[in-house]
Amino acid sequence: MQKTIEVTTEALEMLEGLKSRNKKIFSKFFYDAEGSRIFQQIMGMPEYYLTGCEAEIFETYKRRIGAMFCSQCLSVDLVELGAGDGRKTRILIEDLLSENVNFRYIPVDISEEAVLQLGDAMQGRFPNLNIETRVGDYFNMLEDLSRDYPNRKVVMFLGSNLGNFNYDQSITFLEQLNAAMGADDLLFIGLDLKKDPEVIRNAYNDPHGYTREFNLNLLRRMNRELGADFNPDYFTHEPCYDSGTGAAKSYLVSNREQEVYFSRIDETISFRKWEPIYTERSQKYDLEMIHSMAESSGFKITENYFDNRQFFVNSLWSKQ
Ligand code: AVI
Repeated sequence: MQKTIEVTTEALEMLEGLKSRNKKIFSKFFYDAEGSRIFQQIMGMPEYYLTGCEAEIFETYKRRIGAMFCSQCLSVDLVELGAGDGRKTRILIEDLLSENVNFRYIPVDISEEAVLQLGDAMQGRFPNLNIETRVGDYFNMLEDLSRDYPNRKVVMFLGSNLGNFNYDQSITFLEQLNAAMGADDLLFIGLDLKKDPEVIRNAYNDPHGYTREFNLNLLRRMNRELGADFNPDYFTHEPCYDSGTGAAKSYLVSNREQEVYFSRIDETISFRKWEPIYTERSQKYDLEMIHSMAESSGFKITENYFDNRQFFVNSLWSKQ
């Protein structure tokens, strides 16, 4: 008897983008267990300066930031959206614990494996930490946020994760976040700034090939989950950066005319030679743009924290 392997709605959603006229794969699909593992390699390489810059900001301003999170409040819930491996957040957590701040840490991530690993690692490192892990995407988290959290919430959205949305999507997301937050809650957001284009290009076209593997993992994921027969060698990783708009974008370009068969759903998708699949946007910001995003989504900027080179900003927002 033939064994049927269940095809998830998520996997089917991946295929939807490939059926549209301008082929795309939504960037949330990067983060299966393998993609989350490769992303950790990306964060560990020097070319991907974002991680180091944010860690530098936390090291430099941790006491100031911690005091802003909770100076007079009785207790605070730190909700981290897209927590990944939490390597930078550790710096803030350590500070809050050493200051005896009463807080709960609630990391949320779309990858169950990543968030469980994070929970174990954090609890192992900080046995007294009150931690509650959650699996989910940002949008279903927003509903939980408005329901389940009676304490002051500080929503952390770090690592320039917002940059994976375009401007309109960012405003919609921030507005939804705003609506889910109480009057006293805060949003702590990490955003990558415009800089020498060469620095940005090296971060997304790294010499180790990790970013290429991260991009190609989308095809391998479809092979695993949809029984597709993508040959990754038949697609070229194409990162590009436009300093005019501040958008770094990634594509997978079909380097030949080809057909890909998805055996689990018995469908075929055709690719023309040099037809691109749009896979990711990583927006780079200037302060004007950050101001306008905060303003248009019902927030005001309380404080900005920069690294030494002004490559990155962590911005603390409250409701208008
Ligand atoms: C998670 N996100 C903010 C990363 C970025 O920079 O857009 C994902 C990434 N893609 C390639 N390298 C890193």
